[in-house]
Amino acid sequence: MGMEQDFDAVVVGAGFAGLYMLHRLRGEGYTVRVIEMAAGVGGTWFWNRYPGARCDIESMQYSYQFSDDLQQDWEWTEKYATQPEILRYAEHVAERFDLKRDIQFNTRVTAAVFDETAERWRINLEDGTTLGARFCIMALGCLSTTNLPEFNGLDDYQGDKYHTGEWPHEGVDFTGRQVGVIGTGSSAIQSIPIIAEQAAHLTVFQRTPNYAVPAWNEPLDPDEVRTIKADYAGLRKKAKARPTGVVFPFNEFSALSVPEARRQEIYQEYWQRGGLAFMGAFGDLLVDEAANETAAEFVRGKIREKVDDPATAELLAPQTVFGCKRLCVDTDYFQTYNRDNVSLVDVSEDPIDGFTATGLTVAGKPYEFDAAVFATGFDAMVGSFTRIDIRGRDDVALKDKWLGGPRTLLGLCSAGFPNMFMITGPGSPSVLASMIQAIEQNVDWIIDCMNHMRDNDLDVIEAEVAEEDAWVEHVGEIAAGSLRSTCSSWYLGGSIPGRPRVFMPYIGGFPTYVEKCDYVAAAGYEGFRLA
Ligand code: FAD
Ligand code: N01
Repeated sequence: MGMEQDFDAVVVGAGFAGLYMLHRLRGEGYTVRVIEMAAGVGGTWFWNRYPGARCDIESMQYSYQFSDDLQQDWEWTEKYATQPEILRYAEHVAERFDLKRDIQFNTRVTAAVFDETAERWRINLEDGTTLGARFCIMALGCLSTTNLPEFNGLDDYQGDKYHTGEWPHEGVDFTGRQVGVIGTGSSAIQSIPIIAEQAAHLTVFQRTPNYAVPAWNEPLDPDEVRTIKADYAGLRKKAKARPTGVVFPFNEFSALSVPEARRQEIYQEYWQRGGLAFMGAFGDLLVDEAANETAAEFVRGKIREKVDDPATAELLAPQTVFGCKRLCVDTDYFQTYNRDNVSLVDVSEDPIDGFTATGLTVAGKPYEFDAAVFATGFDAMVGSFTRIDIRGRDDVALKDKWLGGPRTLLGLCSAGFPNMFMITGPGSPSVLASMIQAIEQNVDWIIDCMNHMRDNDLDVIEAEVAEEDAWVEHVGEIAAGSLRSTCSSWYLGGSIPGRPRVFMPYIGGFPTYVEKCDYVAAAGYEGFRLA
């Protein structure tokens, strides 16, 4: 067959998922090669180097827990770690566990084909090499394929173009420049205040406004760090029991169960705490529309307080369900629109017509700038899969199977694609949970499964079609009951024109999902065919 090298497993991607997968596989005695198209480890944190990039899960929780020595030794410096600090952490992990020797960088996987006779995967690399492996493990990331909309005339534009998800390593100095930012999601909300400080003029093109809660970022308090480290396991255990996999204070009662004055007090208290924890103010914010509207109106009120010009404030105040699109966490985002050098252009009714040599036009009106920042997000959850020509039984292409939306069992496997695992694939909680925790849980499940196969002389595992259909239906049903299904967001493929509206992550909560995965394994991998 002319394979140049053969492994027990080939892992695609060297972000937090690929790194931990490699560490576990090696520890269990499997031969493995990781293929990564970037020049280094870190995935998201390698690529997203835009100004202001940082996590919005508190650093003490946005980290691995598989090694107590690692979590005790590593010192985070801020409540929310910056991109450079998280990248340093990923590099530290790679060095500490000697991972790089099994990673091939600067190499894109172009195809993965299951050979039914040999029961092995053939994995084609961009450099023309083919690798063979019993298991093909996709650690591709949910937000790793950037979305650059097909704007008319984009090639004619003579200025510099940047996408937040592919930011130049040397950074960009916008001092004295005219800048246009397209998009107002999390990446835009983090970068706009910093770009505005540098630019001569910044024009933001907004299609849909977003809710944001202040980060109140600050240096970590050494006493708090000591307290957490004294019982890190306790914190992790509490996090695992929460639907989002993150510990923050929360109320279980309804927003409508308390009088208006008390409700406002509680919102104010959670606002002062800041960040995603604001969602914990009441127990029914994502299930009851009237309750949700009270939170939405509270946050709109804050936007009106912060933005001096009432017309701009109204444009910035979302009318959608609060938390329907992923909630953003900001530092001085709304106040930025009070600056003389910042203007906001609404493109919700009249979309961007297209680009010209010197900028773009909206409803025929020209806007000029010499640097364009595309904060237009990602082809989330499926884009990195469909860009690889993945073929399973009977030469069926995964991208064809997923035309109507991704189909998986537990987000871990897809029927017809034997011995292919996905880490935080669509149909798993992934982006609705704290991701590193979700990654570790998926990786540990995969390793247990591979060990079970090795111990029982089993060569092939494959999701059963009926079980997969049932899981896909279940994922869709519970999503339909959540207010998160009521708007267009990347959870539903909303950023990509023509995509079917299918809610991709599992919204039933991290603990419920873990329980289901554990049950399946304990029942001898119920729902999977093992041969
Ligand atoms: P990634 O880090 O995306 O890594 C996937 C890797 O696969 C990439 O390096 C990519 O180059 C590689 N790859 C993909 N296709 C191929 C191919 N064909 N060939 C070779 N290599 C390939 N999550 C949180 O929980 N909390 C946060 O605060 C948070 N903040 C975020 C901020 C930003 C700006 C973004 C974009 C995401 C954020 N996330 C956050 C989600 C974040 O993606 C995850 O937390 C986590 O880093 C994902 O790790 P991963 O290894 O699964 O995927
Ligand atoms: O991407 P997005 P992102 N014309 O998809 C607009 C994580 N993250 O990179 O909403 C005009 O949210 C689009 O408009 P609309 C986090 O999970 C975390 O910002 O589709 N506009 C939207 O405003 C996050 O949710 C952090 O109407 C167009 C924007 O581009 C996820 O990554 C930081 C357009 C895209 O927003 C993605 O965030 C950053 C068009 N043709 C990212 N096409 C943290 O803070 C798209 N848009 C931790």
